[in-house]
Amino acid sequence: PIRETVDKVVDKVTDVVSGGGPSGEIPGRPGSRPPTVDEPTEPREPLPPKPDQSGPDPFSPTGQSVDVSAAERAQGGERLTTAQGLRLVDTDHSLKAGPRGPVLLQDHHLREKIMHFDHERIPERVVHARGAAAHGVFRAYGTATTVTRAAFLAKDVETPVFVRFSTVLGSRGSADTVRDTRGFATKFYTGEGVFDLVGNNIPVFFIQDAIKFPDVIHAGKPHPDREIPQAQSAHDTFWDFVSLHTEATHHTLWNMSDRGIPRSFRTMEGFGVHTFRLVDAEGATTLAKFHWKPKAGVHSLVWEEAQIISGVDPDFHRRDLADAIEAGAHPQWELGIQLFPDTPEQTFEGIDLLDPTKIVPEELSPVQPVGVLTLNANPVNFFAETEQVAFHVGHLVPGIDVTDDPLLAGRLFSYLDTQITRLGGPNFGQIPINRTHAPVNDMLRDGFHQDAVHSGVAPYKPNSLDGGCPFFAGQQEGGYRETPVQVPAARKVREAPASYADHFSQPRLFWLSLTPVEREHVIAAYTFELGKVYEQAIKERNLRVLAEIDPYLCEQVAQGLGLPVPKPVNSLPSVEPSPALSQLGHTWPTTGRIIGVVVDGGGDLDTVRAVRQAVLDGGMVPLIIAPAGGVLGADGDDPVTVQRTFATARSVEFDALLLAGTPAPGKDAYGARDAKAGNGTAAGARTDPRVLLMLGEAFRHAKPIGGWADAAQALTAVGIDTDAPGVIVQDDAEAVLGEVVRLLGQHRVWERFPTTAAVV
Ligand code: HDE
Repeated sequence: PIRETVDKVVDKVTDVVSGGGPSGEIPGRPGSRPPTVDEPTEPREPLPPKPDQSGPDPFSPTGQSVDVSAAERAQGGERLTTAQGLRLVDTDHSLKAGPRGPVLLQDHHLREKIMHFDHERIPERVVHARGAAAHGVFRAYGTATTVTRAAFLAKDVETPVFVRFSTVLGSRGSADTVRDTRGFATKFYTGEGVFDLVGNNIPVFFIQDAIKFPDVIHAGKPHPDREIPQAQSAHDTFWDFVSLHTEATHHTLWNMSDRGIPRSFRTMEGFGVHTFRLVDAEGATTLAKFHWKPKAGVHSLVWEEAQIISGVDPDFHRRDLADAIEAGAHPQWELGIQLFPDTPEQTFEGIDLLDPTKIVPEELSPVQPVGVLTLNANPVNFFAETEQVAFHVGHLVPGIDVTDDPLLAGRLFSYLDTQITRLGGPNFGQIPINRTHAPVNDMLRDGFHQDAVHSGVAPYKPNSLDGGCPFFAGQQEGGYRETPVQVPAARKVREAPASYADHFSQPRLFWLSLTPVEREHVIAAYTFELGKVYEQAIKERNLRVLAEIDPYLCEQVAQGLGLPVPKPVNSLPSVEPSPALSQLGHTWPTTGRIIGVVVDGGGDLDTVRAVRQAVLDGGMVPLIIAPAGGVLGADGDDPVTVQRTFATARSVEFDALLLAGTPAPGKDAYGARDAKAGNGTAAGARTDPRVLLMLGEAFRHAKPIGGWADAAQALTAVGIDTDAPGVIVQDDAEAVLGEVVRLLGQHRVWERFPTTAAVV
C-alpha cells in the first residue's frame, strides 16, 4: 500500500508540473485553461519605426555572409536573435533534461542572456548621478565674434547639442526635487570638435581648490555608517563641514535660497562658474563668465511643495522636461557672457576672477547674449544617451581657453579620469552620444571597447611609413593653440592667495539682493536644515557663520532652533546689493503652465468646456480633475475627458487651480447623466477631503486659485478667505481665468506669503 500511495503522489505531481497534458487543463480543475498569451508571432504592418535600429535584415538563408557596414550594425531584422545574430525559437525556457530535469550547462542562450543581464548596471556617477537630458540646437547671434574665434559662435551657425541636468548628492534613483545644486552640462557638437560647458544652476562653488572636492562631497553624501539621509544636505556631516570650512558659506546660502529647489529644469539659470579665457582671430584675449538665461523665467518650488513632490512624483523634473519637449513646448535658454579685461591681476572691480566662490554682479558687468539654445528632442534610450554621456571641462575649441582657477585645474583632471571606472575604459569618446561631429584622426590606439578599425602602420609622429600622416593643423586650419599666458615667477607652495580669505562679503551681497519673501525662504531653509542636525555644537557653529552674514538672518534662525544669538566676530562687510540676483518681480510667459480644473457632479459643463478651450488657446495645459475617471457629459456631442481623479491629483502638479462650482438651480447640470461613471452623485468638490487638501496646499504655496458659481463654499470650508490675494471667485468663469493667467505671469502670488516686516 505504501508503494501505491507513493506512485499516486508521483503521478499527481507529474501531472501538475507538466501543465496537465495536451489540453492545458490544470490538474484538479476540469475544464480550466491556462491564461493565453496574445503575443503576435508575425510582424504587424507597418512595423513601428525604431530609431537607429533600421539596418537591413542581415539574415542570409543561403548561409553567405551579408555585407553590413559599421553604421548598420545597430539592431535590425524582425526575428529575435542572440548577440551573435543567431535566430532563436524560444527565449522563455532553459534547456533541460526533461521538463522537470536539471538545466544543462550547454544552454548557450541562457548563459549569454544571464551574463549580459548580470552586467547591465554600470557604476553611477560619483556625483550628479541623478539626471535627465535632451537633444537640441544652439544658434549663435554672432555677437561674440569680437571676442572669440570659436566657429560655433559665428552668426547664425547652428550646432547640435546634448544637455544633461542633474542633482549632485543623490543616487541615480533619488528624488528630483530635493534641496541641492543642479548640474547644467551642455555638449556642443561643433565642426571644430566637441565643446563641453559643464556648469551648475548656482554661480559659485563650495570650495576654491579642487583638492577639497572629496571632502565636501564626503560631507554631503549620506553618512557612511547607515547610508542616510539620501540626497539631502540636512544632516550633521554637511553642516559640520560647511561651518568649519567657511569658504563654502556663499554656495551654502544659495542652496538655502529658492535656487536650491527649482520648479523645473526649464526655469533654471545656468552658470559656467569659473572664469574662462576667450581668444579672438588675432589672438587677443578677454576673460569671460558664461550664463544661461531661461526664456520661461527663473522660478522655484516652495519647500513644502518640493517635499510633497519627492513622495508624490519623484521624477517630477525628468517628467516635466520630457513632457514639455514631447508636447512641442521646446525649452529655450539664451547663452550670455560677462566680459572682463585680461589683466595680469585677473580681478574686476576688486573681485578676484580666479576665485570660484565669487560672482561679478550683472550691474557691474552685464550679461551679453551670444546665442539661443532650444531643446527639441528627447533621448531615444536613457542608458545609451543620458547615462553614457561623458562631459569634460577640457573639451575645448579654438577661441575658448581655461584660466588658472585652481578648482578648474582639478576638474581638468577629474572628468577624464572618472570615465575610466564609470564607462569602463579610455574609449568612451567612441560611444555614439559622445562622438564628435568633426573628423577624427588621432593616434590613440587599442584599449577596452575599441570600436574603430584603424588602418595604417604608423600611429606615431614623426613617421615616414604612413607618409607623415596625419598632418598638424596651423591656426588657419583650425588648430588649437593654448594662449601663451605669462606665469608669475613664484615659489612652489600649498597656499591660497590672500583674496581667497574673504568668505562673507559676497554671501552678504547675495542676502541683501533678495526680496523679503526670498529672505523668509532662506531663514526657513536654514531653520529646517539645522533643525535636523543632532550635534548642538554644529548648530551653534553655523549660527556663528550666519552672524557674519546678517544679524537678522542669524537671529531668526537662532530663534527657530531655540538657541542664543551669537555676536559677529568681524564688522559686517559693506556691499552694494545686486537686484539681478533676485528671482522675483518679473513677468514671464505663461505658455506651458498647467492649470487644474476641479469639476464635480454638479458643474456646468459648457462653462468647463469654454474655460478648457481658453486655457489651450493661451498655450497652457488644462487638466480636468473629477471624482472618477472616464468622461463627463458622455451623452452629449462634446464629452470632456477626465485627466486626473480626486485620487490621482495633487496640488503640486498644477501652477494654478480652478474650481468649477455648481450652477444655480434651473441651469443645465450634467451630474445625473454621469452617475454611472461615478462622477455625478457625490457632494463632490465642496466637501471631498482630497479637493480640500489640494486647495489648502495651493493656497499655502502661493498659487493663483479661481472659481465660479458656488466655488466659494469649498474655499470657505478649507478656511481660505475668498478676498485673499490671488483668490478670484466671480460668476464670469472666463474673467476668472483671465485674472488667474495674469497672476501666473508672475509665477506666484507672493503677497499672500507671510513675511516679517523687519526682514531687512
Ligand atoms: Fe563636477 N564632476 N567636479 N562640478 N560636475 C562630475 O564627472 C568634479 C564642479 C558638474 O551630467 C564628475 O562625469 C571635481 C563644478 C556637472 O554628466 C566628476 C570638482 C561644477 C556634472 C566631477 C567639480 C561642476 C559634474 C562625476 C572640483 C560647476 C555632471 C561624473 C574640482 C561649474 C555632468 C562625471 C553630467 C560631474 C568632478 C566641481 C559641474 C567626478 C573634481 C565647480 C554638471 O568628474
